[in-house]
Amino acid sequence: MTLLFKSDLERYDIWLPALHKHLDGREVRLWPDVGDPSDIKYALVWQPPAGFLASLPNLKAIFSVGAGVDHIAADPERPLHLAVIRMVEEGLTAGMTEYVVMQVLYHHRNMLAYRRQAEQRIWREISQMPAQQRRVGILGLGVLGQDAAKMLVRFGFDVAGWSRSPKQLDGVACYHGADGLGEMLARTDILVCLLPLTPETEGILNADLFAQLPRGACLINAGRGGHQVEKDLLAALEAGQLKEATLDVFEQEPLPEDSPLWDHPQVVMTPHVASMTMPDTAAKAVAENIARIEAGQPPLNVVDFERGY
Ligand code: NDP
Ligand code: OXD
Repeated sequence: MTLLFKSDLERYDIWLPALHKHLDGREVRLWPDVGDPSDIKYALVWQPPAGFLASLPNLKAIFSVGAGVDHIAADPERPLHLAVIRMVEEGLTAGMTEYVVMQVLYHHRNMLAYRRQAEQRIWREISQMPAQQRRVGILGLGVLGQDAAKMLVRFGFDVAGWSRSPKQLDGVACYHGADGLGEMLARTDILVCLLPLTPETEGILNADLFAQLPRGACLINAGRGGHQVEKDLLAALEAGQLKEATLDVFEQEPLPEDSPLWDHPQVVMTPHVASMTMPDTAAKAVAENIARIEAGQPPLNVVDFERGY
């Protein structure tokens, strides 16, 4: 069994030992050194070039290095008969929960306003509401959304979440479907996007959605840049409909040099690093799924491309 790994080249030196450790002596090849393509049984990839997966004739399954699989769906030549398995691993989940909690606290505790005050040497207290009165709404109650929601509940926030199908989660007000979205938005001071990018969710963070939030709400987008309509976002910030935003993802990545989002006074930006797949725990998850496939069992976390995620 040979596994082909393709990710950011600079991360190969930490991935390779992790893959060797968990794949039990099986061969690992690093893209672009594919060797004989017919040897490759599994591909673990991030942003594979279009047509690359189709060039591996004996491929049995495709593993995504990331939780999102839009980078694989974007390949028009992707072999449609093969299972695509999204990344679910504890390191990636923990990293996202850290990021979401950090950013919710940042907005909740008025840190952007204090940063602006400090730039002007202003020593002034801003009134603070307790977490119990701060309503956080999470778009996407999947692996990442649920974990973040649980931690925010522990901090005492008034937490709600929205998904496609109905959910029940301790301490979280759960909404679903088109009707549920408006209800959740109306009770949300800090909106967190942890959705997958699909035809249904593309452009969801737009003027119409912002208008359904209470005036002065904050947005945290750690999903995908394709979720946000940046001109609507800038207009909502300008108009005060949105007070502040944290953006980890952008319509175009890397963010173009001339984007006003780089140094917008109401925006916290990070370069698509809200969470990162952690090689050791991820390689373990991949190895376990390969063992299931080799034992004739169905793999876990297979993408349903009918739903788009
Ligand atoms: P999951 O598939 O576990 O969860 C997706 C959630 O979104 C589910 O609750 C699902 O509903 C909901 N959803 C999907 N489509 C719709 C819709 N049309 N309407 C309402 N709800 C919908 O994904 P993960 O939690 O593992 O990951 C979520 C996303 O986070 C990834 O796809 C990726 O885009 C992003 N991500 C970003 C990272 C970063 O560094 N910025 C890092 C990792 C992930 P249901 O439960 O009913 O299926
Ligand atoms: C992911 C990402 O999808 O890092 O995992 O964006």
